[in-house]
Amino acid sequence: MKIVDAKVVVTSPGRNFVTLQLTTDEGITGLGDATLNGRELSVVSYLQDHVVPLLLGTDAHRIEDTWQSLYRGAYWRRGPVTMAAIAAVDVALWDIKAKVAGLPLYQLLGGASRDRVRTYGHANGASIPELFDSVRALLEQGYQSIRIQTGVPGLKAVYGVHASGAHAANPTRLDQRVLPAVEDWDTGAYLRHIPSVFEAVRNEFGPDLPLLHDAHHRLTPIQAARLGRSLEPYDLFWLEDCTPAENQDGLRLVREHTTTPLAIGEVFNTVFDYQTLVGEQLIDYVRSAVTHFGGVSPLRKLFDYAAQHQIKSAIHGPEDISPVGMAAAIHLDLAIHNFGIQEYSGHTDLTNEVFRHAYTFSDGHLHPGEAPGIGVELDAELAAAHPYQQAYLPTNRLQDGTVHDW
Ligand code: EZ4
Ligand code: CO
Repeated sequence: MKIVDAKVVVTSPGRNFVTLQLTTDEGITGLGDATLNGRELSVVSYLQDHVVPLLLGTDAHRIEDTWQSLYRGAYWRRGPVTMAAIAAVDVALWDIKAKVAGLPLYQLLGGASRDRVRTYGHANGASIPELFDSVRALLEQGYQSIRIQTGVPGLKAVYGVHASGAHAANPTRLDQRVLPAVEDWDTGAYLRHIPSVFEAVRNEFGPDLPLLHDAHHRLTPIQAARLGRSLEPYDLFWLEDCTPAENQDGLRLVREHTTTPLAIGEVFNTVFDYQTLVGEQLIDYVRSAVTHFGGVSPLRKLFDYAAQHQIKSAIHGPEDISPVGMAAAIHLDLAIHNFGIQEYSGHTDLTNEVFRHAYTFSDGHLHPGEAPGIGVELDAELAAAHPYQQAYLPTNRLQDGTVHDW
């Protein structure tokens, strides 16, 4: 079965998504997500200009061989652009293979290891009362685990709270250009404020509700150690991205000082980013997305490696992962033994129309559905009616104007 067509579809039903659609000589199509938030068109070019010409005429059944040839054959290894492009090919080929088998993808990954996939949702509020309202709204939607993000006194815009992300309500406009929104940051103010937020949430919602928090790469190891320790009384499910973890060695110091569980990896793109973290069991959850880690094939290998160290999965699932990437994640979640939790905020109605999907959400849990393949269909006409919009993720500056990690 040969690949005879490969299209890269860019659509923006509220935010940008990049999708690869492969077609075989038997007329079977497969979809893969290649969305890299804020740098989308680089992956479009990588696929269109450099990968598609290599795929045409190759055997659609040879998933591992195709993966290895794209990874090794480029000579220039790793990096988010390369690995997002390879991920799209990998997932599209798994989609095709599962459709040929007439089975939902999770069956080809070993079958279900559980009945449903536990998720967490995102609560946020500039103030504590706003945060409580947001938690209550999520509980009403059925969520059973909740990420807590709040404003910090003295700061105007903080990650996860005010409209932010590549489609922030307040990007700067200059001439025809859209420039990134600039948020502000003060680590001292944040470290002083956050424990009181979790104390308030525990007092309001009790001891049982699993609570998570994302520090979004902003702390040094010693600051992260202090935060982890100060949150111990509130029994977090995890503290996420406490430091910019490309400095893997820094996590040794964090780990020595706190029993708050740690989750890292949404910006990582190969197993090599995890060697110290997993090998020395410095974290508790690996957070990579199917879309940014080269696809289902390498992520499965990462989870097997993590399992040797009692580390669980927690696939990255923000709104900038398309329903195609989300579907692939849910099949993996259902199949692997060391599943931890799945991040899930859902998508807009329009996005769900562009990408009609078999996966369903109820009672805070996802199920991939029983459609053959990954279970997502792309409405090409609707996608075309919502063309690419220039957009950037925000940047971050300290109060004296110094650039800080966002
Ligand atoms: O900021 O995916 O845990 N989730 C996150 C995300 C990331 C975005 C960046 O594009 O940290 O919200
Ligand atoms: Co995160």
